[in-house]
Amino acid sequence: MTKKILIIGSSGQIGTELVLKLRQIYGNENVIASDIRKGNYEVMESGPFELLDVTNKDDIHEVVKKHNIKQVYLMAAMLSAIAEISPQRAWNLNMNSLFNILDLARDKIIDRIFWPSSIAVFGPDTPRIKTPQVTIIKPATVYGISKLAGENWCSYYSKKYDIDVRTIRYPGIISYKTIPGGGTTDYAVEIFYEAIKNNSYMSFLSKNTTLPMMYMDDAIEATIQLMQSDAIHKYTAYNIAAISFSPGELALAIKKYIPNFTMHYKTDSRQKIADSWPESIDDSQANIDWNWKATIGLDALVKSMLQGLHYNF
Ligand code: AKB
Repeated sequence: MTKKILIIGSSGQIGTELVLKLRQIYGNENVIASDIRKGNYEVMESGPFELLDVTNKDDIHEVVKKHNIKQVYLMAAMLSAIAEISPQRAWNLNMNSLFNILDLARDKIIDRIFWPSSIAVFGPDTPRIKTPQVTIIKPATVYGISKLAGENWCSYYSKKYDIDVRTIRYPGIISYKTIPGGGTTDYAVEIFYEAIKNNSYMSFLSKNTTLPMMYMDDAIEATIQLMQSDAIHKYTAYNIAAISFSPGELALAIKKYIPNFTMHYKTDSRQKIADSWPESIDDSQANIDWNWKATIGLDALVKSMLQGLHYNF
């Protein structure tokens, strides 16, 4: 019998596409979408959806019991830029949601968890180029602090209660089905909407701020590959990598398809966050442990974004 899967945060950028892909693999009825708000039409129409506040333990229990859930992907979180504005709310959401799910595994109600971390765990003291899996980890942001604490809690629960929890440190994710909200890497999504609509974009990061990025298809592939792997024996928050580029390089790549496109720069508080993050990531551990390798480069990403947003070129 197929084990039932619950996606929490199914109206968010990654949650949306994860639901759709997991439903293709495991069947619509076996993948339950849930969020505090309704989301993408395809998600709402193709299978079960529950309105759920992830900070409410009783509500989660009820949904898990009702659908006989065995795996949870906890995708709800407050991202880096917005977390700086509401640190306490970010901490409460990012941490309490995790405890609620870890406790379900500790009590043997569910048997596998996916919990996303981020390149935000790294800080200004971390080596910035090809940042290794194991290195100096001292985040400089509220979001990064919550992600690092989460990694440590996952590790603690996995050792102490012998639970199966799996984690990826996502780079900036680029996609067109649902817009991201509140992140520092969001410019790399917004730029496509503005390029198509207005032929220009005002970047809130400077021209040469290089960050690790990834197209959504690679991120979904990595997530599902890690969750399906039989080779994971010890909790590791895996680095994964695909491409690194700056706003200036992305603008050039877009110009190839929209020749009139112009880019302008006006940095804001998000610049400081970006400056504390790596430029590129070493993901060799993920490659060794579960064969991970990204496949989508910058040009393919740009083409796919423009096609996805119905731009004719
Ligand atoms: C953000 O910008 O906050 C996120 C992330 C890198 O985790 N996209």
